[in-house]
Amino acid sequence: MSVQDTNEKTAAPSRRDFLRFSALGLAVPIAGMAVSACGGGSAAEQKAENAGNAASTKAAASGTHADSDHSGGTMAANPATPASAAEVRRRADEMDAHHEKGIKAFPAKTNVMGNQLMQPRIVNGVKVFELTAARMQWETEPGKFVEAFAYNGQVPGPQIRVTEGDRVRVVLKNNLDQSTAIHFHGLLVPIEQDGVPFITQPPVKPGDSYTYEFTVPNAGSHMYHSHHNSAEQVGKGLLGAFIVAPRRPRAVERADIDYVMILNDGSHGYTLNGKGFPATEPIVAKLGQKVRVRFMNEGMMIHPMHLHGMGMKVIDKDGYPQPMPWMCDTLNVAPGERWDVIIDCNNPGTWAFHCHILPHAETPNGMFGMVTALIVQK
Ligand SMILES: [Cu+2]
Repeated sequence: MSVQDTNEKTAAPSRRDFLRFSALGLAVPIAGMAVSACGGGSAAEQKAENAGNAASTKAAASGTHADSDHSGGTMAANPATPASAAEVRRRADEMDAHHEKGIKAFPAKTNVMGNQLMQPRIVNGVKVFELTAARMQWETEPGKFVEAFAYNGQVPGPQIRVTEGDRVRVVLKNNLDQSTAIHFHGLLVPIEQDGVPFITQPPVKPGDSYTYEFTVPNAGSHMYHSHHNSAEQVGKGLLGAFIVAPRRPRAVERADIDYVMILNDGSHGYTLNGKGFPATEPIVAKLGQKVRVRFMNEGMMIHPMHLHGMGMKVIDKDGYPQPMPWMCDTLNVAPGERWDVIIDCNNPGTWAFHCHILPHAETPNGMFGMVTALIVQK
C-alpha cells in the first residue's frame, strides 16, 4: 500500500471537505478575491496567482493536494490573498466544530472490543487456549468497517495472561482461506514451538488445526501473532498480547491498574487496541494510583507515545527489566518492541495520550487514530 493509499483512508474527511469546498465553488471565490484584491498589482503578479489557482484547481480535481503526506512540508496550496475576517472566522468555526465533535464523541462505542482477557480451560494442569482465525468485518470507529483476520472475532486477539513456569497449550484452528501459523513473540520457547512455517513447522492449511505446547519460560510483556504472510495477516488483526507474570514480582512493577496498549498501522489505519479515536478506550485511574502500561507495537512504523501531565517510568523493555528505571514523557515504540512503564497518577484531569507523529493522530478536521486519554479522577 502506498503512502497515498494510507493517507486517503486515514485522512478521508479532510480530503472530502477539500473536494466539497471546491464543488461549492469556495475555492473559486478565493481565486476571485485574489484577482480583485490584487487588481492594482502588476500583470506579472496576477499571472503568478492565476498559475497558483490553476494548480489548486488541478489538485482538487485530481483529488490530491500537495501536502498529501501531512508532513507540513512546503508545497501545500495557500490562498494568494487573505480572506475577509468574517470568512476566516467562518472557516475557523467550521474546523473547530469538527474537532469538538470528535472530542465530544470520545469514547465512542463500537460493537466489539478486542484484547479481552481470555480464561483458559485447565486440562490436567495445562492451561489451554483455543484460538480460531477467521475473516470478519471489524469496526475500527463508529460505522467504519474494515476487512479483518481475527482470532476469536477480536482485534487484537484475546489477551493471554499466564505465569512463569505454567504449562500452556495453544490450539490454533484455521478458518481462513490461506495458511497461517502462530509465533510467540518474545517467549524463549523450544525451536519446534516457534511458529515459523518451513523453518519450525509446516504451514497450517485452511480448515486445519495445529497445537502448540510449552512450559512458559520467561516473564514479560510478550505477543502472539501470525508469522505467515504476516504483513497482511498481522496488519489485518492476527495478533494479541501474551503476558507472563513473574513468579516473584519486583517492587518497581507494583501497580493498581495493568493496561495493555497494542499499536498497529496496517490496513485498519492507525489503531490502539484495534480502534481509532474516538473509539479508543480511555485509561481510568484514581488520584494516587499507579498505572502500568504495556506498549506493544504490532505495526510497521515507529510510534512515539506521548502522555500529557505526568511522566512515565520505564521499567521493562521486551520483558527484560531495565537495569535502572528511567523517566520520560514520550516513548518511541518501534515495530516488535514492548515497553512497560509505570505512571504515578498524581495530576487529576483528562490527559491526552497519543502518538506524537502528528499525522497518526490528527487531521485538519480533528483527532483520529492513535489518540486516547488517561483520566485521573480526584
Ligand atoms: Cu504513530
